[in-house]
This record gives sequence, C-alpha cells and structure tokens, in this order.
Amino acid sequence: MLKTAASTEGQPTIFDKILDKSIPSTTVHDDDLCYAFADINPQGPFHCLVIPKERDGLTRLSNAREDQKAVLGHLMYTAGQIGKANCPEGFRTVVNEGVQGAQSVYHIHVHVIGGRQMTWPPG
Ligand code: U5P
Repeated sequence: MLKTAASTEGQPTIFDKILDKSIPSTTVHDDDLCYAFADINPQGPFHCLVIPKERDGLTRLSNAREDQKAVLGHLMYTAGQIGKANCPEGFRTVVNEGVQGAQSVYHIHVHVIGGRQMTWPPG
C-alpha cells in the first residue's frame, strides 16, 4: 500500500491523543522523554512504536535539529532495550520517512518489530 504525506504535517497527530490518553493505548514503556505503545496494526507478534513526548518539530527524521540528537539517541536506545526484552531472538527497528519511505504519521517514531523471522529487502 502506498502511503501519502499528510498535508497537515506539523499539525497535531493521533499520537498527541495517545500521549494525552484521550485515545487508549497499550503501554510498553514510559519515561520522561518518550512513550512506547503497541501498534494497532502489528506487523509481527511484537510491534510497538517509540515516540518522543515532545514532538518539537520532530515530524520526521530529516527534520531533526542538532540539539535533538540526545532525544533521537534516547529513542533508539529505548527501542533497543524494548527489543532485547521482548524479542530475544532479534528484532527490526524502522523509521519511515516521507512519501517514498511510507511514513503515515508525522510525529517521529521508531518501530520495533519482532517475534518472527524478518526478510530483506523490505517492501
Ligand atoms: N498507528 C497506531 N495507532 C493509531 C494510528 C496509527 O498504532 O492510532 C500506527 C500504524 O499502525 C502504523 C504507525 O504502524 O502508527 C505509523 O507508522 P508509519 O507508517 O508512519 O511509519
């Protein structure tokens, strides 16, 4: 399925509602900087999304500012810890970017997918 970039990039997304709990989600991890929750359309037995609590312009990876390196590192570190805890045989981390990267929600997020054998190349 081809996803298209939202013309509303930079506006609130569904993830704001997940963060403010107006939409329920299954918590995987919660700390001061990030929140991780189960994906509603899982692509494997385990699939969660790790998102920054403050979007602060981080709609997509290519928008990241130099002063956001620490939060990006925290997202990736947390994704690794979640993957290690939930998918001991291995897992995949994915950051989709833009139209050709098949991004659909413009609040940066790291997918952690596991619990099955992955293949390469991705679709
Ligand atoms: N998603 C949720 N909950 C929602 C809306 C979307 O988990 O309420 C998930 C989608 O299933 C998808 C991800 O895996 O957000 C957006 O990923 P991407 O296509 O932007 O990389």
